[in-house]
Amino acid sequence: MNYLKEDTIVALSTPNGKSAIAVIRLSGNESFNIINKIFKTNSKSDKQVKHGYIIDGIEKKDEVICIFFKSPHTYTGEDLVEISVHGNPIIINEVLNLTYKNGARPAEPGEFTYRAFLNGKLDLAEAEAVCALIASKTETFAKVALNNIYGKFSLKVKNIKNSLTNLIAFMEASLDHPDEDIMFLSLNEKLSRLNSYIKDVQDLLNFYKISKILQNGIKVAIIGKPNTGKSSLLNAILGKNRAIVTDIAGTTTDTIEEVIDCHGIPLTIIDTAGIRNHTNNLIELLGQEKTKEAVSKTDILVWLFDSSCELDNNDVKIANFLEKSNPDTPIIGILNKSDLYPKLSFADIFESLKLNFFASLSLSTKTGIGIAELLKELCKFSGGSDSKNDYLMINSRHYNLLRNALESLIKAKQTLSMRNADEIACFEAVNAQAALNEILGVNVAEDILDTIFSTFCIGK
Ligand SMILES: Nc1nc2c(ncn2[C@@H]2O[C@H](COP(=O)(O)OP(=O)(O)OP(=O)(O)O)[C@@H](O)[C@H]2O)c(=O)[nH]1
Ligand SMILES: [Mg+2]
Repeated sequence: MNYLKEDTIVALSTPNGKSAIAVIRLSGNESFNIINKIFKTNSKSDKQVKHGYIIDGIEKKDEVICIFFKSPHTYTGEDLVEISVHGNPIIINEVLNLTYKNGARPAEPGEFTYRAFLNGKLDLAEAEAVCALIASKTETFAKVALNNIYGKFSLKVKNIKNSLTNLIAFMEASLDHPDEDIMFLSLNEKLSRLNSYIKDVQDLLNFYKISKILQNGIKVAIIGKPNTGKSSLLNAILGKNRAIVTDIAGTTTDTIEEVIDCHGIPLTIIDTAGIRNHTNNLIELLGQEKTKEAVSKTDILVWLFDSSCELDNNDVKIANFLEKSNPDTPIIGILNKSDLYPKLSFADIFESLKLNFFASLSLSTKTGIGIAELLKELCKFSGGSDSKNDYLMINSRHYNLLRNALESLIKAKQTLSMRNADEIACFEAVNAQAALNEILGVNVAEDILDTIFSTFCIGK
């Protein structure tokens, strides 16, 4: 990647296409000089926001607003200019070309944030959160990413690291000057400090699962024999008629996917073709194959039963199929059509099909009773809670480094209690310190930085 720090870089920071306004951003030592060559203004020279025209020689190209940010108090830490132009791709290209002609070069993906990182404006975990915020699919995950940008996660890592650094200093002093009259920590004190760091790292690791789910969501397939109300349930959850509903068994012949925001968790809901024993309709048979494929890719299944009918061979067929192909996928059992006279209970289902459900509830897609409870169960399964504001974003890089830190801290603790093993304990503590530092971006290899920043969009 062409991350040369001396160049002045430029990029469109808003989406390409037509819009009321588009923002072009320049950063680097030459930003102000380049703008002065292509921007004519009557605003006072000490103004930070100036109105004027982008010019090519004497020809006006667009009427714009330029905002001048003087280093070091800027996003990148460098001189930075934002030009608000009219959002037309032709104008945008003309302005970009003018900046190139006068010495700027196109920014690489994430290069503005990379410079912010190099100039100490953000640590690496905070920079990664900028990318996550832009990519977030739900309001909750956007809040979580913002928590990280504000430094909530970094602060926790820094606190553990600083305390550990203090402990290492004591350990090294006692190794270097064993006979001198300096203050040493008792073995108990060292162990208790290590225990508290281990707990702090474990607390951070616990955010990983929910963080992944908040970002990527979970997949839920609605299954059951024909006519149990699967498509009706999808429609009821979405609040619109997405799937065709009829009283003809075998109405749905393809899988239908929709994503909803369920208490902050992106939930991909898949309506499937009902599975039944005897059908000679080729399309329905193909649909049933797609159902089986969808089932194999979901995190949890919602199995619908029609409470107004007794069980039959089709239910047994589904139970056998799940037992063989997906024995570990959790199932929420639903007795649908609770508005009708009941002929089936969960006791009947458990007795005949010998199933274990993650949760079981009655519902009516017709009246809507039970839908909110189902969504709550799905949220519970995902590990979501009501204290959404306290979540932190832990990505797989953080997770692996936290695991390394944890392992080293545990080893340090184990070796400390052994005779003459202080040196090894200290070595392990230093390893843990290095892993925590790497989360924040200290001593991170160039190729790792390249990989992280290349996932950013251009202009960020
Ligand atoms: N009374 C009542 N009828 C329902 C309820 N849910 C669905 N139905 C009716 O049951 C019939 C089948 O509904 P669908 O949603 O098409 O069932 P499905 O499981 O998707 O059926 P296939 O696509 O054939 O597998 C329709 O006539 C619905 O109106 C309910 O809660 N109460
Ligand atoms: Mg259907």
